[in-house]
Amino acid sequence: MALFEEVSKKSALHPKPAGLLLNYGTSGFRTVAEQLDHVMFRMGLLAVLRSKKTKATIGVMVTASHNPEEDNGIKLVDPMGEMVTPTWEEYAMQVANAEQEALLTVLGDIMKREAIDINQGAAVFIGRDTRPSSESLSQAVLDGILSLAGHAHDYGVLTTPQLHFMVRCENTQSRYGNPTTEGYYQKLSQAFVQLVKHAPNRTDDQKHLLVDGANGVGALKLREMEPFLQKELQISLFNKGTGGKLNFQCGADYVKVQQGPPLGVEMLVGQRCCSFDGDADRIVYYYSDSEGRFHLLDGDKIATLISTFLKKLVTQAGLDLQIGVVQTAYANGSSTRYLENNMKVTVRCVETGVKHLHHAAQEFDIGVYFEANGHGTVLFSESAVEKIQQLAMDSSTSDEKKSAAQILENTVNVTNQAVGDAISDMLLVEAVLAVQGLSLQQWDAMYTDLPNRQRKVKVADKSVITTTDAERRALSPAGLQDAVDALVKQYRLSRAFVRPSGTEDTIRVYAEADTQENTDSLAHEVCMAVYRLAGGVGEEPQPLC
Ligand code: NG1
Ligand code: ZN
Repeated sequence: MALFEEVSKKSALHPKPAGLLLNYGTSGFRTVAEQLDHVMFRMGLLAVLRSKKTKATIGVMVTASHNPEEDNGIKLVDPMGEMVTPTWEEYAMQVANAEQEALLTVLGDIMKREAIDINQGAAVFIGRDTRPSSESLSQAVLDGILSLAGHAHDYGVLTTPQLHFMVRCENTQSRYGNPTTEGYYQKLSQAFVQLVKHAPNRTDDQKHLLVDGANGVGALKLREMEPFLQKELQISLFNKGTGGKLNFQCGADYVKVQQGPPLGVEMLVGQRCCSFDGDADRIVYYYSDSEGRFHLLDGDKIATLISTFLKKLVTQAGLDLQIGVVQTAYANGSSTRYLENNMKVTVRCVETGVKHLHHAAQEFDIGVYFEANGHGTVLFSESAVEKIQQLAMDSSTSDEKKSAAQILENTVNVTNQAVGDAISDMLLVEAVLAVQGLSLQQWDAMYTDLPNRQRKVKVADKSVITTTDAERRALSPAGLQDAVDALVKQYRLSRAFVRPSGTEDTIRVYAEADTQENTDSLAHEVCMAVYRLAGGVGEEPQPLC
């Protein structure tokens, strides 16, 4: 086949290092940039096949998110802006890991299995982050797309959620918005400006927000967006990428894991601050109090703030819509208790990984999902949106109901429903605080986080640990879960679990308990149990001093 001749010729220019095997993890392929050229080329090929199969535009994003600058990665985006299905993740691995001479056979097999019509047209959108390696790697993706005669639109530098947004706009014939950066800025900022009209007396102080851009693409895009916000948000931007290194001692992941402020942000007591990660799909908020204590408002706090707001509005509007919150095992126990006992909303716990959260959130009329690390969004079902829109336009309804419906309608529009989005989440949080007249301190006081600790243990083979019950219990190796249970029993308000990471070659340990000291001691003992029972390698885990 002439097409395959071109693929064969071009793939020789993007050779795979023999023997190299990579895994399509929780969010695509991720490793040091030098190892990724062939993967990029091949994902260009696979994106063309996926586009032919779905008869829709597919997205490809070149980024390694919060990882160090030297890393890079790639993930595919399905037609509605969601992650690709598990079967295609499996194909992605087969294509990326095929030795040079087997590549055409693997592609041919996928085409046969999926009954793909080679004559069907194909279109792929490409976006990339600001890493030095991203430009040439996205060229390799382009090479792959073109060698299979696909049509490509290279957007250049975008945040990950912007790329997801473009794909969703394109495949809904622009009903979701216009597939341009301007279309994105317009849609979100218009909704934001409408929302804050419900808080007419905001002071300049209340409009002021400090943003840590993690020296990444989020900083660039936020600057572009600022004029659209009509001064309703006054942003002081730090870690803009002009000097510092991407994700280095800054960004959402750093702040969440260190539970401390990023480098380079000049925060005053009580000031509202937030950090994006390197591709702007995560956000966390924080402030420092008058005693110099640092307060983190993570994904759990954001989910609580948003779901409380939505529940109030839905009740006020008299709409019969079921609100659910989806979390993972990393959600702080206090947040789960608060949501279930005080807010009386349904809470579901699923496995780590955005696709699991997204999927579960689709089962509610309004599904709020957040990972504790700050990745999340809100999904509104089509029928929920219709009911909201009808009520907002209904001239026979009361002013109170109508106003609630209008706020809900703008909340739908400010939200990037394709995927978690730092910029969209930031606007949503800012609007919710403004409309409710809540200070950051009042938001923080909704519940008090239990002290918690995340640690890592290196083992020879991370697959020896298998889990069940949304990763909260280990099934293997024998004796590990019993050991964890026995340790947890020795502490108050305690919980702990272990699971293999989907993005790193490591075992993650999580613990929480009544005090930080007890939490750290429990985390350490669980690390030791993993080390002993699951084949730890290298130095024994050391207690945190
Ligand atoms: P792994 O490495 O599987 O724990 C991490 C995050 C996930 C998710 C992915 C994708 C934690 C504990 N895990 O996954 O929540 O964000 O990276 O980036 O934060
Ligand atoms: Zn990210």
